[in-house]
Amino acid sequence: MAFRLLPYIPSKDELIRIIVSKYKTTEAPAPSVDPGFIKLRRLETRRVKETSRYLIELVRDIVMNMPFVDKLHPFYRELLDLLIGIDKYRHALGKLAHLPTAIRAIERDVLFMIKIAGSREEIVKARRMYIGRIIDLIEDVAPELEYLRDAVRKMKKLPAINPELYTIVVAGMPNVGKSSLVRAVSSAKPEVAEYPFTTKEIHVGHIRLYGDAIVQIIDTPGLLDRPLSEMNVIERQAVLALRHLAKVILFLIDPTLHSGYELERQIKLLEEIVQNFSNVPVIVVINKIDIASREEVEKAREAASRYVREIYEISAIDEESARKMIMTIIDRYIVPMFIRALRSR
Ligand SMILES: Nc1nc2c(ncn2[C@@H]2O[C@H](COP(=O)(O)OP(=O)(O)O)[C@@H](O)[C@H]2O)c(=O)[nH]1
Ligand SMILES: [Mg+2]
Repeated sequence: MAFRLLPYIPSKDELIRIIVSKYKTTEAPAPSVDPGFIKLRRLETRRVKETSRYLIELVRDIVMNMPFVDKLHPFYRELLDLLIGIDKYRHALGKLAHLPTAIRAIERDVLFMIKIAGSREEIVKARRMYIGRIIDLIEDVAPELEYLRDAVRKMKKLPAINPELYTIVVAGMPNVGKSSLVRAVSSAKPEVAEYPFTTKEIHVGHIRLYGDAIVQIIDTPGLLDRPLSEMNVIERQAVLALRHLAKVILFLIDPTLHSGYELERQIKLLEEIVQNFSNVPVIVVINKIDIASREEVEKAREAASRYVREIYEISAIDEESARKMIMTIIDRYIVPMFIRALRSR
């Protein structure tokens, strides 16, 4: 993921320490027999140039290696906006991007002072001025540095979901069988990922198709397992960012009372999801048919059919029925997208 390789951003104090030490440890160009004053002038000139170059490179490295928000996948852009505010992010990077110009201006002034200095004292004065102005410059961007350090910390925690893969999102109240389904249909052990604004970890499974094709399936504890109407604005937006990812949403219903949630509550959540994810097809999966009565299944089917057209019946603990259903859904919804994508290449 783009968010794993982020530049290290020093704090204001760290940066000042780095720069002062860089200045002090820069040595004279070459041993010379010049008299003291000329030697000092050569040394200070070199120190100013080297330190400026070093700081410019350091700043440029940060600016160039932070994620370019316009290039981010909308899923990540939306989450990032909620986490750190994209306008603020742009502003902070913009401010850093202006530093090289300011550094060069200081360098120019100080080199001139050194050039015309007539005494040791004047050179020392130029040095003090250089260090002082550079420190002021760093102090001036201290809030931006702090903000970007925090932004990097948050970016590193963004979920490891590949937004380029076709994705199936599994929704439904707790205990209806979401994790069982993801486990039954995905090849390896699902990956665990953090998701902003939830305390629970989400699980990302992979379904291997023909060739290199992979479909991603996401289990959503803490996200699509509770009423959206009970979330705060930010949580809701974080959940809705999934619309950029999901090609299909599978909504699981437990028609028995084993999950502890009445059918009505489950249907209410279904309704919310259908309304909020209007651009994503929602498919209902009635689970646990191994223990449900025919009557329970029919009741669930009837209630769900008010909101969706497609309804499957499975038992997630019977891997074969789960896999068969997933492949049918992939064939119907995802394979046509693959083919379209191949054609438009
Ligand atoms: N009998 C039966 N139990 C199931 C089925 N699917 C899930 N369960 C059980 O229901 C409980 C909750 O399942 P889980 O996958 O953790 O639900 P989640 O909270 O939606 O992820 C577990 O004890 C599962 O073993 C099913 O099809 N039949
Ligand atoms: Mg679960």
